[in-house]
Amino acid sequence: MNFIGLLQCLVTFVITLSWNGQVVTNGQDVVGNPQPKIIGGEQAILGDFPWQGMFLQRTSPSQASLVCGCSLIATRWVLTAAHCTIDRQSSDILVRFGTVDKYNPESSAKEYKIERICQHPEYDPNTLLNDISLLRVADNVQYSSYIQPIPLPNQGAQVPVNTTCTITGWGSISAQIQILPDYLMEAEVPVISNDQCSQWYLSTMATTQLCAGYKEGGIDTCQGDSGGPMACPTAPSGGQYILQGITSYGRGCAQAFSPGVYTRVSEYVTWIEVTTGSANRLFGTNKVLASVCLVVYTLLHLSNNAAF
Ligand code: 4AZ
Repeated sequence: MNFIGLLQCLVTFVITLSWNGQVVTNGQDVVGNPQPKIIGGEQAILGDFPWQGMFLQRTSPSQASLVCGCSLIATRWVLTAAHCTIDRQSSDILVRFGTVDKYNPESSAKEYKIERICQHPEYDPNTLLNDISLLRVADNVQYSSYIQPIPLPNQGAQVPVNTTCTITGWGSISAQIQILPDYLMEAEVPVISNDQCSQWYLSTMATTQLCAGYKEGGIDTCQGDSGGPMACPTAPSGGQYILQGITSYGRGCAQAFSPGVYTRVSEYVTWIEVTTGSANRLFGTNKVLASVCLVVYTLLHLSNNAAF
């Protein structure tokens, strides 16, 4: 092994360690966790939103309950909200795709374990800024007619104001009392400018946030829809959907002058690429290899020193 090789091993090893340290993976449950809640929508048809996933928390070895929504973006990667992953352990999370029926999953349904939570390092639970997390799936997700990833926008490519986007989830269908649907619900909401949204909320929306909904309310996401997708057509005439938003929060649900607030995915594409890219490279054999490299390097170094 030459010097450059050793150096590469060492650098890989150091990156492995430091990368591990940055990722948030911890345990307890928090008060105000999103409970399963779309308002003013309709039942979705199986296969119409093949990227939509259920984010489930294991409650016992044989049971799991719906915590949030999520979106499949690659064979091993799922995107959700950071407020869904905060204080949770990857071993307690399951994701299910290819189904709309919450209680009786269709035969197309597939469930996967989560190997790692990559929560945005600057997620702020107080301001809800950077409300975005990546989940590394423990196995390759098997694509089918009912399970497909959703493409991401280009970094910085903002969805135009007034674009009609589709929100989906198993959240409450009522704003007043929690009425949970058995089936995945869908609704359409127009994108609102950050200026307009800031006026209505009496606080400045960050460029990393995206508002969508109606001045008069009535159609909106609600608790439990959190972490799920806001999918927007690439052209006004329709066509392919891309993931522009992650359901984050709102002032109540479906209230007038209180549109839903979404994490603006186009501001996080570089973060997603870097995070998934480095994890893909460092996982599995590479990680073992990096450790082996360090041991070999140390031994060689010691024997060299001993020789002199
Ligand atoms: C929530 O708490 C939540 N009206 C999600 C979306 C909205 C409100 C609350 C938007 O999960």
